Amino acid sequence: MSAPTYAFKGPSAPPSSFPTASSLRIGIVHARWNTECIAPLVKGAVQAMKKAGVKEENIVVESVPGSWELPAGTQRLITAGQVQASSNVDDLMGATSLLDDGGNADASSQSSSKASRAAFDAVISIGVLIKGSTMHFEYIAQSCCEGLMRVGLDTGTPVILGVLTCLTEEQALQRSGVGEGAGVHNHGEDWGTAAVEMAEKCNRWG
Ligand code: DLZ
Repeated sequence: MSAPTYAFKGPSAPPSSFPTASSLRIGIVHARWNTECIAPLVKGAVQAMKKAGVKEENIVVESVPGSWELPAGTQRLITAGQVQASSNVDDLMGATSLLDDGGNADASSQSSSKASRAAFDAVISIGVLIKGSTMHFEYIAQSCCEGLMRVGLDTGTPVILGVLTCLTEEQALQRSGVGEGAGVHNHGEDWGTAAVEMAEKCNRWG
């Protein structure tokens, strides 16, 4: 038997149901570099969370310039303790940034009614890094991934690593579910499901 040209590696089946999904609040922070990939990844994550039972109004989408900014943006979103109205999924690229306006009155009134809980049960950090001809890729990729791990451990809020580190544009597009043929899979869907699973489990484990 000849070896497959592309082997999809992914998680095995998630839990069959998420009993507390309808009360979960999940944040997404995405970079704006490589938006051709970012947009479908964010949509994939949102769709998977809604399929698992998360309410659209409990999903907050924010953006930062590039992947380098993801750790700081994710940390700020978690620690600001603010809940904003959900961004429209079809208008993801126009989402306003919580980081730009420093929060607003609506956010504080919402968070006060939920004071006993953190603002977010999980946050997904989404970026797409594509290797170029300099060392930029290596520095940003490593710092970004290490930073996101640190934010998750330091804050105790599950942070889902939604960062593609691709050697070519084709790899990035395939993993964003864009295009045709073998190997096309939207990794954003896996990140959405992982966020729901980790949010539920970490809430249960305390
Ligand atoms: C500068 C840069 C480069 C070269 N490539 C990417 C990339 O492929 N993906 C990405 O998300 N961001 C990239 N950036 C931008 C940096 O992450 C960062 O936004 C800028 O250096 C400003 O701090």
